[in-house]
Amino acid sequence: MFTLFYGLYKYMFKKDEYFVLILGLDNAGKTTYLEAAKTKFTRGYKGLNPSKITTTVGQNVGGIVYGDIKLSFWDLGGQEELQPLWEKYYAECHAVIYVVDSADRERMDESKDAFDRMISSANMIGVPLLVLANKQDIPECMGVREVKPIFNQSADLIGRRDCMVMPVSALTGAGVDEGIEWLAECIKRNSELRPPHNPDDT
Ligand code: G3D
Ligand code: MG
Repeated sequence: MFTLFYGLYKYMFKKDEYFVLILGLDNAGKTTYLEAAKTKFTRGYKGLNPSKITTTVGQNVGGIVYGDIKLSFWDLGGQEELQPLWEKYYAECHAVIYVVDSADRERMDESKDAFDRMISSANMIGVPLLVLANKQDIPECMGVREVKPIFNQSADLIGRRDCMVMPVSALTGAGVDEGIEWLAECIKRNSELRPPHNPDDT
């Protein structure tokens, strides 16, 4: 009897959990993006006032429920000296959101180099990649048409992984839903290679 109810409980309330890393240089908008995603997908969540968001030194964690799955986001610090810490999360993650500051032309190469290093890791094989050309609300920013070819130069390193470059404004929330939808579908499709984290199994 207990098993029956537990099975039903599990069916109704337990969701497969997947980990998504939010990476990118410092100031790209990672923490603002995480707040925007939580605001869009959590009923009643109003979000932090952008003026309250300070530089991330350790990590911010936040989760959303998307249909029948739970996405847990890890927003890691992007400063150069913190980037080596990213590596520790690679083996366990199910997807990466790579945030690019499209308004900062000067650091575009630096951002692309950090991206290349990240996708070159053996622990990242097969992980879906969503590259976000952020800050599209800034008039003089690089559009997705400019950002996409830069990241597509890494096609050989990307290989057969799902990879998409999308325009977004973490500040206004424009484009946030589309990105999460795309990523969630990739994560589900990829779940044989990277099965969900299930606390009952550990
Ligand atoms: P990080 O977590 O990647 O380091 P933050 O970046 O989320 O802390 O954002 C860095 C700065 O960029 C913040 O500005 C934030 O408001 C701004 N920002 C983030 N996303 C957008 C966006 O889509 N459009 C615009 N216009 N600005 C954005 P401050 O001034 O607080 O440093
Ligand atoms: Mg941050």
